Amino acid sequence: MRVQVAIIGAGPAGLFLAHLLHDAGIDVVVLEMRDREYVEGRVRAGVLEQTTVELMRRLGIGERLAREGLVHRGTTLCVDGEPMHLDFRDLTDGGTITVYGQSEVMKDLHAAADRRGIQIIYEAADVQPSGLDTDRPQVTWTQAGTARALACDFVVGCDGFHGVARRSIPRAECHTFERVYPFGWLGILADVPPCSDELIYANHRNGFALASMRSATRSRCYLQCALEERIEDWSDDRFWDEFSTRLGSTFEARITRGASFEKSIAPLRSYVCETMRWGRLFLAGDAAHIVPPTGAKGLNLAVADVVVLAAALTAFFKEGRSDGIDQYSARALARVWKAERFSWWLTNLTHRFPHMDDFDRRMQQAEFSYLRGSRAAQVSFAENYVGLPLEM
Ligand code: FAS
Ligand code: PHB
Repeated sequence: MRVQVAIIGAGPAGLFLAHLLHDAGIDVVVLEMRDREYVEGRVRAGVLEQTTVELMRRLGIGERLAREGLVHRGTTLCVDGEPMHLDFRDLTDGGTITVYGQSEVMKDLHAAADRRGIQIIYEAADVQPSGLDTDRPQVTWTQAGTARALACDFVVGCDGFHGVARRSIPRAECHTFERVYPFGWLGILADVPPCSDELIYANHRNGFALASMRSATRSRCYLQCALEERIEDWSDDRFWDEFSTRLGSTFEARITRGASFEKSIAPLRSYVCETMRWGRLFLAGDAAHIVPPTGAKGLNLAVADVVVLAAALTAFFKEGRSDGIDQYSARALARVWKAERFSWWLTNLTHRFPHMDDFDRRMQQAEFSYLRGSRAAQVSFAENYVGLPLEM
């Protein structure tokens, strides 16, 4: 089997890239180690930047998003119960975000792939790229015990943080940067109406809380928790008690409690791998970088990566130009570091760190009071949150 581009991983990065290259007339095959149900069912992102929404529309996959997505014109930061509203529209000349679950995005991308005949090979085990520093790369895997191989011109690793692609780059070729946060996020999904029609990010002495949603009848709520905490220690009642405490009196009365049908703890990490290209291998999305979910940037960054990469690969195959693929890593990383900074900054602003001293606490308070009183600071927050323009 031979193809122009072999994509490893059918998450957001892999499938947006597959659709973009397919639209440009470039043939691709996507290799995914899990089954379709798992990839479509994973509960992750909930916030889409405008650039992601526009891309889905441009790819002709935006119909359900337009119908079911919740467009938000702002968000609320709540400090020890004191709310502060930020109006994105006013602060960024019409900017908005759209709340639409990652699992819905994945269902739309997979369904469109079926319609367009984009080949996705699920349950591909032991996926291994090779020959990446030659002009004849290939990817091998096993399918139901049978060894398979795919010759290609390029391999794109869209296989997430724990994937095989980044590990195929010799250590000496990639410089990595990491910050692991001393806490996690305990998240639940419950079929109860959200306590607000926009997101609420709360900083409370007990820790961070986030009130988000998936629809007008489904809430997605998070609490900062210690990494050693266990899900079994968190009954729904304990969760709602703590959630209500951290959001404070303004929102307490608006919280509808209910049984959770999903409960998980996610660690928080900032991570960047410099480089995002080695020979005939490119990395995109979580395979190259991780942001703490506080800034809601992970999925949106994966999309930004593949928009730049697809344009570069199209110029290579259609016009024989290599400037785009040669500059891909630098271009993608320029945006990645800005999103890393914003996500790190918002995490530091809204969470309580175990070893915080009084000075650290005063710094947080001063940052909030500056944000509350300065339009310039509010504009900076808003333009980063709704998404910085894509630099092609
Ligand atoms: P993914 O990890 O999504 O996909 C990688 C795919 O590769 C998977 O399907 C995996 O099965 C497959 N794979 C892995 N190894 C393989 C191998 N060896 N062979 C073949 N296939 C392999 N981001 C936002 O933008 N907004 C948010 O609100 C937000 N909230 C989040 C909340 C939580 C709790 C978490 C954990 C993340 C959140 N994120 C958010 C970030 C998240 O959305 C990721 O950034 C996004 O899934 C990244 O997409 P991919 O790079 O495609 O990686
Ligand atoms: C979510 O809805 O899951 C969500 C929203 C905003 C974030 C992180 C997660 O910053």
